[in-house]
Amino acid sequence: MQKLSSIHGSLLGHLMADALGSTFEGITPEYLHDQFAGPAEVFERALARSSLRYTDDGQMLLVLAEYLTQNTTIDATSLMHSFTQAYEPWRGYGRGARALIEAFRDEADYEFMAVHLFPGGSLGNGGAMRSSPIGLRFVDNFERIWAEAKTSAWPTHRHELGIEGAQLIAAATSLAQTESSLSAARLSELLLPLCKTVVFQKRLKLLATITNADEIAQFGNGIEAHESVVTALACFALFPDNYRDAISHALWQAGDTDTIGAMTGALVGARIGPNFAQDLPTEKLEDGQPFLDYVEDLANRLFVASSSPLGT
Ligand code: F2R
Ligand code: MG
Ligand code: MG
Repeated sequence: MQKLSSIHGSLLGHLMADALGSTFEGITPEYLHDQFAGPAEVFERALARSSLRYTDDGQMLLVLAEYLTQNTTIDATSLMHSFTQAYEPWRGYGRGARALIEAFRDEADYEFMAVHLFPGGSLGNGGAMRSSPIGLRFVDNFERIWAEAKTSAWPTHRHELGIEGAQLIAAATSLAQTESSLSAARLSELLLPLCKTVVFQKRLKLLATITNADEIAQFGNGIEAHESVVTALACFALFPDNYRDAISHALWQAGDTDTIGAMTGALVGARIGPNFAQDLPTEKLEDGQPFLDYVEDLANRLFVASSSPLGT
């Protein structure tokens, strides 16, 4: 039975970690590890910021979650319309996503660009960074999750790695809510049979072998889906019930810290609910209480949508 607290925890876990992680996005591990003594210190530094804003990760997450409160299935064109309406470029979008949203908005040759902007389409992690609401909405229905996650990535990500990254995060979000005991080996065992690309299969096999946080770095810290999705899965699998530890280690990877943090936060939050936030300064997120109330209301509406027979 799905819980409202999982949906609320996942949305809040993503948004908070995205905002915290944006403090260090693009920094090299060498620089970060030279400046700070360890993951806990990096986390504290991010918490000390006077205000916390979500980035493109959070903006696209909110659009998709809202979309799923109003639609029983995803249509790629209407979802792109919703992304375009919400678009605030100052949130810091990937250059491909930015070009595509602006082409769609300006009625330029969007469809041609989606296929040809990068070889084979985009393999960035932009599809994965927003796909967790699909695992909340269609919990436990893996066939549906896999299909809807592909459609949710399609407006901006046509490469098989960009798509499979989105599918893996959506499926892991479902597992975060339903699996009583989670480890790196168990997460790998459950996700591997769903996976079609050799690149992700290899990384998931490696995920099965890890037992400590020093092994996370081998999964990468880049903006590409295959260089960040399994990294977030590893942070989650090593600390599935501890938001602070999971996000501290996500940020410690350096590189794409907002996105690795956001994906990790969505997973841990789906598992433990929103109480992780009790000792965190959530009042600094956006405009504080009004935004927190909005996120709670969105979680309620997504819960109602996922409880409806039409939604399954
Ligand atoms: N873009 C950023 N951060 C940098 C700017 C932040 C700064 N604060 C600012 O305000 O300017 N972060 C966000 O982008 C990532 C998600 O990107 P997305 O949506 O996947 O975009 P894109 O452009 O499609 O892909 C990202 C890059 O990956 C490379 N790439 C994609 N496909 C490729 C292919 N087929 N072959 C080779 N390279 C490919 C390109 O460099 C793309 O630009 C998140 O980190 C989010 O936080
Ligand atoms: Mg971002
Ligand atoms: Mg990022």
